[in-house]
Amino acid sequence: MTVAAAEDPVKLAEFEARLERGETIEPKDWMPEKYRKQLVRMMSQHAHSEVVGMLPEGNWITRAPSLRRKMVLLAKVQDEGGHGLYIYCGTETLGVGREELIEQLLTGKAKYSSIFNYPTLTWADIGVIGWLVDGAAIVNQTMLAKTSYGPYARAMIRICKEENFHKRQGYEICTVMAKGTPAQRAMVQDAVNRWWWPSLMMFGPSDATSPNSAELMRWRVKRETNDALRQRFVNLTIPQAQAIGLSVPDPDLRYNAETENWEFGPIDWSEFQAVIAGNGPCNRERMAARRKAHADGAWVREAAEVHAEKQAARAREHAA
Ligand code: FAQ
Repeated sequence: MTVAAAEDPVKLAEFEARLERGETIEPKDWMPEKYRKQLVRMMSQHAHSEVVGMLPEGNWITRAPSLRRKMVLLAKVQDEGGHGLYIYCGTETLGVGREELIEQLLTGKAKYSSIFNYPTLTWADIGVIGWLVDGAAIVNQTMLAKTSYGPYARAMIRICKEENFHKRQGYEICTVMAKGTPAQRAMVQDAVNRWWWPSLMMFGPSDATSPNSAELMRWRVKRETNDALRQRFVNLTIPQAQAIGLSVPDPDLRYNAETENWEFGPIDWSEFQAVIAGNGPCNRERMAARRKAHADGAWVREAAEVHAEKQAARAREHAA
Protein backbone atom coordinates (compact mmCIF):
# COMPACT_ATOMS: atom_id res chain seq x y z
CA MET A 1 0.00 0.00 0.00
CA THR A 2 1.43 3.40 -0.93
CA VAL A 3 1.47 6.25 1.58
CA ALA A 4 -0.89 8.30 -0.60
CA ALA A 5 -3.38 5.42 -0.63
CA ALA A 6 -3.43 5.45 3.18
CA GLU A 7 -4.81 8.99 3.12
CA ASP A 8 -8.53 9.81 3.08
CA PRO A 9 -9.27 9.32 -0.67
CA VAL A 10 -11.83 12.14 -0.82
CA LYS A 11 -9.48 14.66 0.76
CA LEU A 12 -6.63 13.45 -1.40
CA ALA A 13 -8.71 13.84 -4.58
CA GLU A 14 -9.71 17.38 -3.55
CA PHE A 15 -6.06 18.20 -2.75
CA GLU A 16 -4.91 16.94 -6.14
CA ALA A 17 -7.74 18.78 -7.90
CA ARG A 18 -6.63 22.01 -6.25
CA LEU A 19 -3.09 21.44 -7.51
CA GLU A 20 -4.50 20.72 -10.95
CA ARG A 21 -6.29 24.11 -10.88
CA GLY A 22 -2.93 25.75 -10.07
CA GLU A 23 -3.94 26.76 -6.52
CA THR A 24 -1.35 27.00 -3.79
CA ILE A 25 -1.54 24.96 -0.60
CA GLU A 26 -1.45 27.07 2.55
CA PRO A 27 -0.36 26.07 6.10
CA LYS A 28 -3.87 25.45 7.47
CA ASP A 29 -5.04 23.49 4.43
CA TRP A 30 -5.32 19.72 4.51
CA MET A 31 -2.34 18.02 2.88
CA PRO A 32 -1.18 14.40 2.61
CA GLU A 33 1.35 13.52 5.28
CA LYS A 34 3.89 12.55 2.61
CA TYR A 35 3.54 15.99 0.96
CA ARG A 36 4.26 17.63 4.31
CA LYS A 37 7.25 15.34 4.92
CA GLN A 38 8.71 15.93 1.46
CA LEU A 39 8.43 19.69 1.95
CA VAL A 40 10.05 19.55 5.37
CA ARG A 41 12.90 17.48 3.92
CA MET A 42 13.46 19.71 0.95
CA MET A 43 12.94 23.08 2.66
CA SER A 44 15.08 22.20 5.66
CA GLN A 45 17.89 20.97 3.41
CA HIS A 46 17.56 24.21 1.51
CA ALA A 47 17.71 26.31 4.71
CA HIS A 48 20.74 24.34 5.95
CA SER A 49 22.43 24.93 2.58
CA GLU A 50 21.98 28.68 2.89
CA VAL A 51 23.53 28.69 6.36
CA VAL A 52 26.40 26.28 5.60
CA GLY A 53 26.85 28.20 2.35
CA MET A 54 27.95 31.24 4.38
CA LEU A 55 31.15 29.42 5.35
CA PRO A 56 33.12 29.12 2.06
CA GLU A 57 32.57 32.80 1.25
CA GLY A 58 32.93 33.96 4.86
CA ASN A 59 36.47 32.63 4.54
CA TRP A 60 37.35 35.60 2.29
CA ILE A 61 35.68 38.51 4.13
CA THR A 62 38.89 39.44 5.93
CA ARG A 63 40.93 39.13 2.74
CA ALA A 64 38.72 40.86 0.17
CA PRO A 65 40.95 42.95 -2.13
CA SER A 66 39.23 46.31 -1.45
CA LEU A 67 36.81 47.92 0.98
CA ARG A 68 34.10 47.88 -1.70
CA ARG A 69 34.58 44.15 -2.31
CA LYS A 70 34.52 43.53 1.45
CA MET A 71 31.26 45.43 1.93
CA VAL A 72 29.58 43.63 -0.95
CA LEU A 73 30.75 40.22 0.27
CA LEU A 74 29.62 40.96 3.83
CA ALA A 75 26.19 41.93 2.54
CA LYS A 76 25.98 38.79 0.42
CA VAL A 77 26.93 36.46 3.25
CA GLN A 78 24.41 38.19 5.51
CA ASP A 79 21.76 37.73 2.84
CA GLU A 80 22.42 33.96 2.84
CA GLY A 81 21.82 33.89 6.61
CA GLY A 82 18.55 35.75 6.00
CA HIS A 83 17.52 33.23 3.34
CA GLY A 84 18.12 30.43 5.80
CA LEU A 85 15.90 32.23 8.29
CA TYR A 86 13.00 32.75 5.84
CA ILE A 87 13.07 29.12 4.83
CA TYR A 88 13.29 27.83 8.44
CA CYS A 89 10.25 30.06 9.16
CA GLY A 90 8.52 28.53 6.15
CA THR A 91 9.26 25.07 7.52
CA GLU A 92 7.77 26.07 10.90
CA THR A 93 4.44 26.56 9.11
CA LEU A 94 4.54 22.79 8.49
CA GLY A 95 4.73 22.12 12.21
CA VAL A 96 8.47 21.54 12.65
CA GLY A 97 10.57 23.81 14.83
CA ARG A 98 13.91 25.24 13.79
CA GLU A 99 15.61 23.67 16.80
CA GLU A 100 14.66 20.18 15.65
CA LEU A 101 15.85 20.84 12.12
CA ILE A 102 19.17 22.25 13.26
CA GLU A 103 19.62 19.21 15.47
CA GLN A 104 19.15 17.04 12.35
CA LEU A 105 21.84 19.05 10.54
CA LEU A 106 24.31 18.90 13.41
CA THR A 107 23.89 15.17 13.91
CA GLY A 108 24.38 14.55 10.18
CA LYS A 109 20.81 13.28 9.69
CA ALA A 110 19.87 16.09 7.30
CA LYS A 111 21.69 16.95 4.11
CA TYR A 112 22.79 20.32 2.77
CA SER A 113 23.94 21.16 -0.75
CA SER A 114 26.98 19.25 -1.99
CA ILE A 115 28.45 22.45 -3.44
CA PHE A 116 29.42 23.86 -0.06
CA ASN A 117 31.86 21.03 0.63
CA TYR A 118 34.46 22.46 -1.74
CA PRO A 119 37.20 24.86 -0.61
CA THR A 120 37.57 28.53 -1.60
CA LEU A 121 41.27 28.61 -2.45
CA THR A 122 41.61 32.03 -4.09
CA TRP A 123 39.73 35.31 -4.38
CA ALA A 124 38.56 34.20 -7.83
CA ASP A 125 36.50 31.50 -6.12
CA ILE A 126 34.32 34.25 -4.64
CA GLY A 127 33.57 35.56 -8.11
CA VAL A 128 32.91 32.10 -9.47
CA ILE A 129 30.62 31.14 -6.57
CA GLY A 130 28.52 34.25 -7.20
CA TRP A 131 28.40 33.59 -10.93
CA LEU A 132 28.00 29.80 -11.06
CA VAL A 133 26.63 28.75 -7.64
CA ASP A 134 24.20 31.63 -7.22
CA GLY A 135 23.49 31.32 -10.95
CA ALA A 136 22.53 27.67 -10.49
CA ALA A 137 20.52 28.52 -7.37
CA ILE A 138 18.55 31.14 -9.36
CA VAL A 139 17.63 28.62 -12.06
CA ASN A 140 16.45 26.15 -9.40
CA GLN A 141 14.70 28.75 -7.25
CA THR A 142 12.92 30.54 -10.10
CA MET A 143 11.19 27.22 -10.65
CA LEU A 144 10.54 26.90 -6.89
CA ALA A 145 8.92 30.36 -6.85
CA LYS A 146 6.02 28.55 -8.57
CA THR A 147 6.01 25.62 -6.17
CA SER A 148 2.64 24.46 -4.84
CA TYR A 149 3.32 25.30 -1.17
CA GLY A 150 2.48 29.00 -0.70
CA PRO A 151 4.96 30.01 2.04
CA TYR A 152 7.90 28.39 0.19
CA ALA A 153 6.92 29.96 -3.14
CA ARG A 154 6.66 33.42 -1.57
CA ALA A 155 10.02 33.08 0.19
CA MET A 156 11.58 32.15 -3.15
CA ILE A 157 10.37 35.32 -4.85
CA ARG A 158 12.27 37.53 -2.44
CA ILE A 159 15.28 35.21 -2.29
CA CYS A 160 15.59 35.15 -6.08
CA LYS A 161 15.75 38.96 -6.18
CA GLU A 162 18.69 38.88 -3.78
CA GLU A 163 20.35 35.98 -5.60
CA ASN A 164 20.27 38.05 -8.78
CA PHE A 165 22.35 40.70 -7.08
CA HIS A 166 24.71 37.96 -5.84
CA LYS A 167 25.14 36.56 -9.30
CA ARG A 168 25.86 39.96 -10.81
CA GLN A 169 28.51 40.76 -8.21
CA GLY A 170 30.15 37.39 -8.89
CA TYR A 171 30.09 37.82 -12.65
CA GLU A 172 31.51 41.31 -12.26
CA ILE A 173 34.45 39.94 -10.22
CA CYS A 174 35.03 37.30 -12.92
CA THR A 175 34.83 39.90 -15.70
CA VAL A 176 37.37 42.17 -14.03
CA MET A 177 39.76 39.27 -13.44
CA ALA A 178 39.28 37.82 -16.93
CA LYS A 179 40.25 41.21 -18.38
CA GLY A 180 43.08 41.70 -15.91
CA THR A 181 46.70 40.54 -15.83
CA PRO A 182 47.68 37.08 -17.15
CA ALA A 183 47.94 35.91 -13.51
CA GLN A 184 44.41 37.14 -12.71
CA ARG A 185 43.07 35.50 -15.87
CA ALA A 186 44.75 32.22 -14.96
CA MET A 187 43.36 32.45 -11.42
CA VAL A 188 39.76 32.94 -12.55
CA GLN A 189 40.03 30.19 -15.18
CA ASP A 190 41.40 27.82 -12.52
CA ALA A 191 38.43 28.66 -10.27
CA VAL A 192 35.97 27.95 -13.12
CA ASN A 193 37.75 24.63 -13.76
CA ARG A 194 37.28 23.60 -10.12
CA TRP A 195 33.67 24.81 -9.65
CA TRP A 196 32.10 23.88 -13.01
CA TRP A 197 31.29 20.23 -12.42
CA PRO A 198 30.26 20.66 -8.75
CA SER A 199 27.87 23.43 -9.93
CA LEU A 200 26.21 21.00 -12.35
CA MET A 201 25.86 18.49 -9.50
CA MET A 202 23.89 21.04 -7.45
CA PHE A 203 20.79 20.15 -9.48
CA GLY A 204 20.81 16.65 -8.03
CA PRO A 205 21.06 13.20 -9.62
CA SER A 206 19.92 12.57 -13.19
CA ASP A 207 16.16 12.15 -13.58
CA ALA A 208 16.50 8.40 -14.09
CA THR A 209 18.09 8.00 -10.65
CA SER A 210 16.25 10.71 -8.69
CA PRO A 211 14.03 8.90 -6.16
CA ASN A 212 12.00 11.95 -5.08
CA SER A 213 11.37 13.66 -8.41
CA ALA A 214 8.28 11.76 -9.60
CA GLU A 215 6.33 12.43 -6.40
CA LEU A 216 7.50 16.05 -6.16
CA MET A 217 6.54 16.70 -9.78
CA ARG A 218 3.12 15.09 -9.32
CA TRP A 219 2.43 17.36 -6.34
CA ARG A 220 3.90 20.37 -8.17
CA VAL A 221 6.51 20.95 -5.52
CA LYS A 222 9.04 20.72 -8.31
CA ARG A 223 7.81 22.17 -11.60
CA GLU A 224 10.77 20.95 -13.65
CA THR A 225 13.15 18.02 -13.37
CA ASN A 226 16.78 18.05 -12.22
CA ASP A 227 18.06 17.41 -15.75
CA ALA A 228 15.86 20.05 -17.36
CA LEU A 229 17.10 22.70 -14.92
CA ARG A 230 20.72 21.59 -15.30
CA GLN A 231 20.43 21.95 -19.09
CA ARG A 232 18.88 25.42 -18.71
CA PHE A 233 21.77 26.47 -16.48
CA VAL A 234 24.36 25.24 -19.00
CA ASN A 235 22.56 27.00 -21.86
CA LEU A 236 22.51 30.27 -19.93
CA THR A 237 26.07 30.04 -18.64
CA ILE A 238 28.13 29.06 -21.69
CA PRO A 239 27.46 32.32 -23.57
CA GLN A 240 28.33 34.22 -20.36
CA ALA A 241 31.67 32.37 -20.18
CA GLN A 242 32.35 33.08 -23.85
CA ALA A 243 31.54 36.77 -23.40
CA ILE A 244 34.44 37.16 -20.98
CA GLY A 245 36.81 34.74 -22.71
CA LEU A 246 36.61 31.88 -20.19
CA SER A 247 36.04 28.20 -20.94
CA VAL A 248 34.54 25.30 -19.02
CA PRO A 249 36.53 22.11 -18.43
CA ASP A 250 34.47 19.85 -20.69
CA PRO A 251 36.01 18.46 -23.91
CA ASP A 252 32.61 17.06 -24.94
CA LEU A 253 30.79 20.40 -24.81
CA ARG A 254 29.12 21.25 -28.12
CA TYR A 255 26.20 23.26 -29.36
CA ASN A 256 23.36 21.33 -30.93
CA ALA A 257 21.70 23.76 -33.36
CA GLU A 258 18.68 21.50 -33.74
CA THR A 259 17.77 21.32 -30.05
CA GLU A 260 19.43 24.68 -29.26
CA ASN A 261 21.12 23.03 -26.29
CA TRP A 262 24.72 23.09 -25.20
CA GLU A 263 25.36 19.35 -24.83
CA PHE A 264 27.81 18.46 -22.10
CA GLY A 265 29.93 15.44 -21.15
CA PRO A 266 29.17 12.86 -18.46
CA ILE A 267 28.99 13.96 -14.82
CA ASP A 268 31.12 12.04 -12.33
CA TRP A 269 28.29 10.82 -10.11
CA SER A 270 30.70 8.87 -7.92
CA GLU A 271 32.13 12.22 -6.78
CA PHE A 272 28.61 13.51 -6.05
CA GLN A 273 27.75 10.37 -4.05
CA ALA A 274 30.97 10.66 -2.05
CA VAL A 275 30.29 14.31 -1.22
CA ILE A 276 26.70 13.74 -0.09
CA ALA A 277 27.84 10.76 1.96
CA GLY A 278 30.04 13.13 3.97
CA ASN A 279 33.35 12.50 2.20
CA GLY A 280 33.86 15.66 0.16
CA PRO A 281 36.95 17.84 0.57
CA CYS A 282 35.42 20.06 3.30
CA ASN A 283 32.46 18.14 4.83
CA ARG A 284 34.13 17.63 8.19
CA GLU A 285 35.38 21.21 8.37
CA ARG A 286 31.92 22.61 7.54
CA MET A 287 30.14 20.50 10.14
CA ALA A 288 32.77 21.31 12.78
CA ALA A 289 32.27 25.03 12.07
CA ARG A 290 28.48 24.75 12.37
CA ARG A 291 28.70 22.74 15.61
CA LYS A 292 31.10 25.29 17.10
CA ALA A 293 28.88 28.22 16.06
CA HIS A 294 25.87 26.49 17.62
CA ALA A 295 27.71 25.79 20.88
CA ASP A 296 29.15 29.33 21.00
CA GLY A 297 25.65 30.75 20.53
CA ALA A 298 24.08 28.75 23.37
CA TRP A 299 24.28 31.67 25.81
CA VAL A 300 22.46 33.96 23.35
CA ARG A 301 19.59 31.48 23.01
CA GLU A 302 19.39 31.06 26.80
CA ALA A 303 19.47 34.84 27.39
CA ALA A 304 16.76 35.40 24.74
CA GLU A 305 14.57 32.79 26.38
CA VAL A 306 14.97 34.29 29.87
CA HIS A 307 14.27 37.76 28.43
CA ALA A 308 11.12 36.51 26.70
CA GLU A 309 9.93 34.89 29.94
CA LYS A 310 10.51 38.15 31.85
CA GLN A 311 8.60 40.13 29.21
CA ALA A 312 5.71 37.67 29.35
CA ALA A 313 5.63 37.80 33.18
CA ARG A 314 5.59 41.61 33.06
CA ALA A 315 2.77 41.60 30.52
CA ARG A 316 0.76 39.23 32.76
CA GLU A 317 1.35 41.55 35.76
CA HIS A 318 0.07 44.56 33.80
CA ALA A 319 -2.97 42.62 32.61
CA ALA A 320 -3.86 41.50 36.16
N1 FAQ B 1 23.48 18.18 -2.52
O1 FAQ B 1 15.59 12.55 -5.41
P1 FAQ B 1 16.53 13.69 -5.53
C1 FAQ B 1 22.17 28.08 -2.66
C2 FAQ B 1 19.99 14.48 -2.38
S1 FAQ B 1 20.92 27.10 -2.11
C3 FAQ B 1 23.16 17.34 -1.50
O2 FAQ B 1 16.73 14.27 -6.90
P2 FAQ B 1 15.13 16.05 -4.72
C4 FAQ B 1 22.17 29.52 -2.31
C5 FAQ B 1 18.51 14.68 -2.13
O3 FAQ B 1 18.31 15.51 -1.00
C6 FAQ B 1 21.34 25.45 -2.64
N2 FAQ B 1 22.19 16.42 -1.60
O4 FAQ B 1 16.11 14.83 -4.51
C7 FAQ B 1 23.53 29.95 -1.98
C8 FAQ B 1 18.07 13.26 -1.92
O5 FAQ B 1 18.46 12.82 -0.62
P3 FAQ B 1 17.37 12.49 0.56
C9 FAQ B 1 20.39 24.50 -2.11
C10 FAQ B 1 21.52 16.37 -2.76
O6 FAQ B 1 14.80 16.64 -3.42
C11 FAQ B 1 24.42 30.33 -2.95
C12 FAQ B 1 18.95 12.48 -2.89
O7 FAQ B 1 20.07 13.30 -3.16
N3 FAQ B 1 19.14 24.57 -2.82
O8 FAQ B 1 22.99 27.54 -3.28
C13 FAQ B 1 21.79 17.22 -3.84
O9 FAQ B 1 13.99 15.64 -5.61
C14 FAQ B 1 25.71 30.75 -2.61
C15 FAQ B 1 18.22 12.13 -4.16
O10 FAQ B 1 17.95 13.31 -4.95
C16 FAQ B 1 18.09 23.78 -2.49
O11 FAQ B 1 18.16 23.01 -1.56
C17 FAQ B 1 22.82 18.16 -3.69
N4 FAQ B 1 23.18 19.01 -4.67
O12 FAQ B 1 15.99 17.10 -5.59
C18 FAQ B 1 23.91 30.02 -0.64
C19 FAQ B 1 16.85 23.98 -3.32
N5 FAQ B 1 20.97 16.91 -4.86
O13 FAQ B 1 16.86 13.81 1.03
C20 FAQ B 1 25.21 30.44 -0.29
C21 FAQ B 1 15.72 23.13 -2.85
C22 FAQ B 1 20.19 15.89 -4.44
O14 FAQ B 1 16.28 11.68 -0.09
C23 FAQ B 1 26.11 30.83 -1.29
N6 FAQ B 1 15.91 21.74 -3.15
N7 FAQ B 1 20.54 15.57 -3.18
O15 FAQ B 1 18.17 11.79 1.59
C24 FAQ B 1 15.70 21.17 -4.38
O16 FAQ B 1 15.36 21.84 -5.35
C25 FAQ B 1 15.81 19.69 -4.47
O17 FAQ B 1 15.74 19.14 -3.17
C26 FAQ B 1 17.12 19.18 -5.17
C27 FAQ B 1 17.17 17.66 -5.08
C28 FAQ B 1 17.10 19.61 -6.62
C29 FAQ B 1 18.37 19.76 -4.49
